[in-house]
Amino acid sequence: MKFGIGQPFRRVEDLRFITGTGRFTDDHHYAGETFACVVRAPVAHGLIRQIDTGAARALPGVLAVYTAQDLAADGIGALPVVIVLDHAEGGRMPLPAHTLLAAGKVRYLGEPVAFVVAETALAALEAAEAVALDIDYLPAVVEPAAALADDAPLLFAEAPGNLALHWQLGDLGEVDTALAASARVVELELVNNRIIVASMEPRNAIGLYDEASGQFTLVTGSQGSHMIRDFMFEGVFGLPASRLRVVTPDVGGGFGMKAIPYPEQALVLYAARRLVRPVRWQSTRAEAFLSDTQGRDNVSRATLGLDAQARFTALKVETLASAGGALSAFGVYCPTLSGPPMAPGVYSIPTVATNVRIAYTNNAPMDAYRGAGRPEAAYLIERLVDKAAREIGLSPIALREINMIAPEEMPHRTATDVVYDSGDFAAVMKAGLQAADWDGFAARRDRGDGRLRGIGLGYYIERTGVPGKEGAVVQIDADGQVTVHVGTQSTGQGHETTYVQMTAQALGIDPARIVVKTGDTDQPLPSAGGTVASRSMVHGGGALRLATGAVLGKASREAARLLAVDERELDFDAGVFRVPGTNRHVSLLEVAAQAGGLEGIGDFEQLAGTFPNGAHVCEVAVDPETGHITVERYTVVDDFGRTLNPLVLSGQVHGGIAQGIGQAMMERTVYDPDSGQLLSGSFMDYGLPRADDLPFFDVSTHNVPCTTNPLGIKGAGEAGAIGAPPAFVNAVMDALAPLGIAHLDMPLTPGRVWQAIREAQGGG
Ligand code: SMO
Repeated sequence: MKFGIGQPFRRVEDLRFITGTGRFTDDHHYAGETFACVVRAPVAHGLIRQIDTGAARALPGVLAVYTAQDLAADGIGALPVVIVLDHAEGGRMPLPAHTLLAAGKVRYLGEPVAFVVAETALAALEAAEAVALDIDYLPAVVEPAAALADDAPLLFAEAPGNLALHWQLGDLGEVDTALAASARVVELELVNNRIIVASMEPRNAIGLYDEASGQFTLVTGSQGSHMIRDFMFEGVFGLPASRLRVVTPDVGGGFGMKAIPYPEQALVLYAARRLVRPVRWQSTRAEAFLSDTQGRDNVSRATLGLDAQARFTALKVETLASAGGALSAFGVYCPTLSGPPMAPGVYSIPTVATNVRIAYTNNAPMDAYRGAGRPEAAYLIERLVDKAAREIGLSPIALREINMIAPEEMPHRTATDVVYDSGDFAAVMKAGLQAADWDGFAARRDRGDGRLRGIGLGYYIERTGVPGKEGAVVQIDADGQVTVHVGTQSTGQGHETTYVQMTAQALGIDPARIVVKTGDTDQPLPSAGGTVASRSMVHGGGALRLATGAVLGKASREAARLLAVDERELDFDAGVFRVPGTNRHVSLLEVAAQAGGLEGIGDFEQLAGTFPNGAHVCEVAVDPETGHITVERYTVVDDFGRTLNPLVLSGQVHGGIAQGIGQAMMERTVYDPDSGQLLSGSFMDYGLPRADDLPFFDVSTHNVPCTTNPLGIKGAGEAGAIGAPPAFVNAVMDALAPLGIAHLDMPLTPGRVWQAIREAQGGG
């Protein structure tokens, strides 16, 4: 079947995207609509003395200017915190209210302070500029280590010492004992740099309110309409979730950042109810730099113990992480529940412990970014293993071979209590090395052009398929149209194609008849969890499999009745029910027509994680005169369990690699340490990778079926961004090793590399 599972079926949504006929939130217009503009904090930390909205309100076309006082008077609640954990020493982490608009204090540059609504976008912008803020500046702190220091300015009275959470995994004493008994220990301190998310389409929200029914509608770019409704609405408005419909049309990139409810989504609904008119808000790119949640931003010190045979004995990780200036919905998830359990990577390490301190800092709130904690874990262990190999004089491959968990040890429970169900890491690594011609690199290293070349391997493993429910509904109309409802939302991953492919294959129906519907809480779904943690194919695919099975079950009973045979006598193939040995048959579409339509519901629950893993091999050339790095070759062999569409899959991996190399080579959010002003507030001063910064990628798979879900799939959406940073940095460190440079922190910008080379050469 040319469109069946495993075939490189072309993306059906691309025609509309590349011809400019996609329909994003901002393409939706409503009669009587109004325009909102957010007044944002001009300083990173300050006491609000007064917000004078009088002049703004008096401007022509201005309908309203709301502040925290208005919200409080109307009983509007704070944004939700979904991940709430206990401190290591007991007691719940503090939960300072994340109000929609700053109340009393501002704590990060760009924090929403007032919300202006006007007849036109220009009138709203002009009025926003006329809102007079009287703010007493306070000293700001933007780095977690500085925020946890004794004399640091305090952000929240509820969080003494700016400590958002102190969290531990494993037994630190046990690890210290094991390290002390080890033949050797290797230490590494590294920075996982704070980065922006840079979705192509900035955030947006349109609020609608129907006065007669009291029903709200929110149109917004998100990673799942149900998530936004369920997490945000009741806590903020004190009304049941059923009073809100959330619609998410086409979305231009989410990467974790759009999984989160934001103040603006609630503010447009609030304003729509007060004004009884549609209220629309579209973030500018400048606002995105200030107010989208950002990613990573932690500093870790790690110690790895080895015995005399170079087998790993223990791993200790101490991490300082930033929460930013407000607690985001999943704000503490990445450096706790998500990253640390994956600290051992693909290696057998008997004892592992992590100690994490998360600090409030005067900068943008932190949350999930493509991989959400697993990239940090993979970067740490893969840099540490490379450094260990160099220190003990083994090849990085040999040291990995000694310590990799073997396929016959599956399922393997790590010291961090994660159960890897499947994987053949050594075989995938070997396939990766072969595809990259690792052994041939020696001949490529010196090309007589004065450049320093290096090769690096990053072997990542990550956890996707976080346990949870997902629904799907398949409807075959009497006229032969097939509608598939799913609860995960594409933000560019090609769901319309992949879900069409799966449905076409299961039902034997022409893909042109199949329409995929997503992103609407009014869909008839039993449950919907949205697109996070690379879960769409595992969860959504699992649900769709049940839904197509249910539809076929109904159809088969109906076909048996129509053909006057026992159901067990029927064969189903290529969309047709047949009675074997006869010419009696009826197609699925005919059955649906006879039955006046058919519907199948899939209510799927994924009970355990899935563990995509793979080998990224990167080759770089460093120009010692300028510090500029060229990525010359890039090869990946992944284990994704099972491939549904190799074309869509490699697109996912390509984008992930670009984001991973971006973080490792050029991206960094920079705040001035004293004032908390953002120094990298536009693409003129924030380095996002472009196509000509990257080579062609050689991407393939060596799949080992996953055993924790019926399709055998391991989620693939985040993988590229997880494997790329260690592969890239290991390659650069290989290039710089002859100069005695053992470690540099991301991003490896020309300036940073040039300076390190100068210092290594004694040039200072
Ligand atoms: S960073 Mo993802 O949306 O779990």
